[in-house]
Amino acid sequence: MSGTVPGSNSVSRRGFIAGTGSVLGLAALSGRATPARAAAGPIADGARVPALVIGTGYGGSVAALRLAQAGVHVHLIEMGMAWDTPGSDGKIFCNTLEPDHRSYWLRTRTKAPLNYFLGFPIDRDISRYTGILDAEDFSGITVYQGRGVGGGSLVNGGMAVTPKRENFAAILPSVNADEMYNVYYPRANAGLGVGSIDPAWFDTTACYQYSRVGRKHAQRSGFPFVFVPDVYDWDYMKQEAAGTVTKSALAGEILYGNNHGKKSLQKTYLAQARATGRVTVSALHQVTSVAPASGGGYTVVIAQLNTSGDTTATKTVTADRVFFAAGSVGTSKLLVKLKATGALPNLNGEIGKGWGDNGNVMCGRANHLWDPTGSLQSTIPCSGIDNWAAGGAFAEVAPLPTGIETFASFYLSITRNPNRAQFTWNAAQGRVDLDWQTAWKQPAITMAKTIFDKINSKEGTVYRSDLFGAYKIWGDHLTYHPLGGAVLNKATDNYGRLTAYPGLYVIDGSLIPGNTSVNPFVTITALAERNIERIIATDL
Ligand code: FAE
Repeated sequence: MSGTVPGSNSVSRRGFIAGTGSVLGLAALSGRATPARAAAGPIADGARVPALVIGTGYGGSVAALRLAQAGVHVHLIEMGMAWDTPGSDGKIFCNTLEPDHRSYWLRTRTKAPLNYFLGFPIDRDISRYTGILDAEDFSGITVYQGRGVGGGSLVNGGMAVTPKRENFAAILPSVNADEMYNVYYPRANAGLGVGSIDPAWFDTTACYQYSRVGRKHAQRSGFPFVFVPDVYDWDYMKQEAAGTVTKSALAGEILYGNNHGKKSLQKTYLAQARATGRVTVSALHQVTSVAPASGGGYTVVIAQLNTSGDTTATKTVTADRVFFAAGSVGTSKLLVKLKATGALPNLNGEIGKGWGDNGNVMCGRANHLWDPTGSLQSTIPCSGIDNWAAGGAFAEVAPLPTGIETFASFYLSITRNPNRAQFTWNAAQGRVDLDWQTAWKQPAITMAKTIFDKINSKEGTVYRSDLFGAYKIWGDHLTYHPLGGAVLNKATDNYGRLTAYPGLYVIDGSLIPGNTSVNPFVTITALAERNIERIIATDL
C-alpha cells in the first residue's frame, strides 16, 4: 500500500495511514464527505495520553492528522461545540439574516461585524449559548473567532490564498521559502480542498454581479483584479444557482456556519484524522492550565462546559506532549497566564508579543443607480483588488447578502499595518489584556484609501457612511484575522517548540507575526504541515 493521501507524501513514508483513511479522505476533498465515524470521547478524568492538542482549528487539525498517521494516539480538546447535530429547525447552523442562540459565543445580543444598515442598528437579542462565533472584546478591538470542532473554518469565508512569493520573507522571515512554495503550500492546498471559480460561470451568474461590478471599477482605475481560490465546493454552488440542491452560499449562510457546500475542516483534515481511528475529540472542554507533571509529561486541567458556558466538571489529565492550537488569541492568553501565574515560569520574554490584526479594515462604496450589485449575492467572496506593492492593501470584494438591491460595493481590506500589540496578565482582574488601540488602524485606513479614493474619484462615487454606525465610513473596530502572540523563532524555536519545556509546542496562527499580506489560513496550515513534519521526524 502506498499509503498516500493528497499532499502527505513525506509523512506517508512511515506507512501508517489506514486504507480506509485514504478513501474517506479523498471523499472528503469532494466537499460532500460522509461524516467520518465518530471516535470515542470525551477524555476521562485522570487519563494519561501521549499527545493532547488544544483547539481544533487549522493548526490543531494538521497536528492531529499527521500525528495520528505517524501512529500516535491524539486527544483533541475543543472549548466549542461539536456542530454535528441539527437543531429543532432541522439545520445544524443558523442563517446570517436570522441569527438565533446558535450564532454567538455566550452573548445575549448579537454583535454583527457590519452592525448598521441605512444608519440603523441591526443587532438583536438572543439567548445565551455556546454559539459558533465569538466576538471577543479587548480594549480598542473586537476579535472575531470560530468556536467549535473545526475552529475558524466553521465561520470563515473559505478564501484560501497563498501569498505572493515576493511577500513571503516579510511574513515568516526565518522560514525557507523554497520549502514552503515547493512542498508545504501545495500540501496545505491539497489537504484543504482548495478550488477556483469557473471564470465563464462567474461572467454570467447573477450571484456574482457584485464581484463583476467590483472588477469593472477596479480595472477602470488601473488596479489588478484577481480571482481568489476558496474551499467552497464550486460545483455545489452552480447547482444552488440552478435550483437543484439545497441552497447555502446563495441563501445567506456564512458567518454562523454553512449547512452545505463549504469544505470546513470537519470535512477535510478532521475527517481524515478521525478515520485513522487514533483521534478522539472532546467538545465543550476548555483547557485552563498546563504545567510540568512530577513524573514527567504535563498536567493539563480541563473545564467541561455545558451549553450555558458553566463548568460542569473539572478534569485533570497527564499528557506526554501538548500542542497549543487554540488560535492566536487562545494560545496567547493561555501562555501569558501560565507564565505569569507560575505554571510555566520559564517561557521566554517573547510570549504575548508581536500580535497584529492582519491590517483588516472594512468599507463600503455607494454606487450609481446604473451599477446595481444584485439582490442575490453569494456569501462566498471570489475576488480581490491587489494594490499591495504600491499601496500596501489587498481588498476582498465582499458580499452584502441582504436579499435586496443595495447599490453598495463592500470590501474587507488586508493592509500592511505595521502596528503590533502585546498580551499581558492583569492580576487584579485575573484575565489577559491586549493593548491594541483603535487609533492603530489609521495606517490600514490610509492604505485602503489608496484603492478606494481613486475608484471613487474615477467613478464619481462616495463611501457609504451607514454600515458601521450613523455617519461612520470605516469598519476599524474589528479583525477577522488575529495573528501572533507566540511568534515563530522568537517565543518558540524555528519549528514551534517551546524550548524551555520539552514536549510543549505551538502550532497555530499565534506563530505568525501579525500579517500574511492575504487571508491567513492557508499559511497557518502550510506552516503547521512544515513544523509537524519536523517534530514527528526528530522528537517522537
Ligand atoms: P482557530 O481556527 O481559531 O482554532 C482555534 C480553536 O481553539 C477554536 O476552535 C477555539 O474554540 C479553540 N480554543 C481556544 N481556546 C481554547 C481552550 N483554552 N481550550 C480548548 N479549545 C480552545 O485557530 N481566513 C482565511 O484565510 N480566509 C477567509 O476567508 C477567512 N474568513 C474569515 C471570516 C471570519 C468571520 C473569521 C472569524 C475568520 C476568517 N478567517 C479567514 C480567519 C481564519 O478563520 C483564522 O485565521 C484561522 O481559523 C486561525 O486558525 P488557527 O488554527 O490559528
